[in-house]
Amino acid sequence: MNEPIEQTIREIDGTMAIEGMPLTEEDKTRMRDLLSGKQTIDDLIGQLNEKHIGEVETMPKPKTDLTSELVKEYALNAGAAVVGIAAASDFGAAPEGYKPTDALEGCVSVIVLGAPIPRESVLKENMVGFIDIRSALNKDLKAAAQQVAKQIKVAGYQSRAIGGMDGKWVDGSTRGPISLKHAAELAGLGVIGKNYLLTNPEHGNLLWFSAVLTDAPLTPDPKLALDFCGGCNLCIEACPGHALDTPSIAKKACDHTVFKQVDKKWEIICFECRKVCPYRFGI
Ligand code: B12
Ligand code: SF4
Ligand code: SF4
Repeated sequence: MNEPIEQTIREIDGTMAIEGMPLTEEDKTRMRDLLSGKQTIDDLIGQLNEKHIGEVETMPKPKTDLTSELVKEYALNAGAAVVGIAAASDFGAAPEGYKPTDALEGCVSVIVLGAPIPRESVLKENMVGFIDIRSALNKDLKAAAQQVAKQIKVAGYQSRAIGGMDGKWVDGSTRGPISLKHAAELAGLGVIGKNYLLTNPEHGNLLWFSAVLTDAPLTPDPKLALDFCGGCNLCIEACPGHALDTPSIAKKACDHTVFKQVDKKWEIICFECRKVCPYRFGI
């Protein structure tokens, strides 16, 4: 034991104790090593940096780490073919009770996931079996939204996944928590045409949707400025239920035309508004 070194350590310990921070045994060993020349000050700084930077990396990540790019990557990895982000504040025209903030308190961003049905299913003459394709796609898109919602929660934000079949039974049909096609339009994924379907530049009107609501402040995508219908009225003329005669959709008229029971199973038997559109496969 080197008495002059031990005396120095006792003096420093005394001063630090007055400040309420007495030296630990680890501190004293470090000082002994430094004062005896066993370790250089540069080595010590290197060791301390390594230890504390390591600690910073394992600390919980700050909320701001969640970017729009990252969330879109989550959605694409989960199986979405397209993804866009809308600002919840843009849903002012949605009816009371059906805005994103009604479905998730404090909602700021709406992430919309989409995937297309196969082109062949639109060209089929006989629609029997189409409902199974629709239901499988709805299930996959809901699962993808749930996966993204979970990843958002891990980052410390609130989230809620919305599937295409979610909703309440209101006035004889399913009323979704939000309108997914309006959400898709606000998220820059396309434009709603006279057939009242969201039409996307790459996938036409074949997309189905799900969404994730979150309080994470993500950067919204710009809306698309497209006017593809012009003077065309093909879908309005082709609709057997005259459901598109009004600027939106006469839901009951479509409802009564689009479904039919075949061998005790409900099938979707009408697809005219999708089929006749020149932009059904893209703009
Ligand atoms: C129920 C339903 C139907 C029922 C409606 C029956 C009824 N009596 O209500 C009927 C049978 C009509 C139907 C038919 C079809 N449907 Co549908 N349907 C739905 C479903 C499940 C819920 C609709 C809903 O409740 N929306 C929420 C309420 C609040 O909105 P809304 O009432 O529709 O909207 C009105 C207002 O509230 C307002 N509004 C609401 N929110 C907002 C927001 C903003 C910003 C604005 C400006 C306005 C606005 O706009 C409308 C004005 O009347 C949605 C899924 C969903 N959650 O969106 C799919 C959905 C709309 N259907 C879809 C499809 C594909 C179809 C069909 C093509 C099915 C088929 N044949 O394969 C047809 C075609 C109809 C057509 N041309 O639009 C897709 C649309 C995809 C796309 N590319 O646009 C959706 C989004 C399903 C999905 N998972 O992708 N459908
Ligand atoms: S699905 Fe058929 S009934 Fe419904 S709007 Fe389209 S064309 Fe009309
Ligand atoms: S069929 Fe014509 S009017 Fe209807 S959505 Fe397509 S482009 Fe628009």
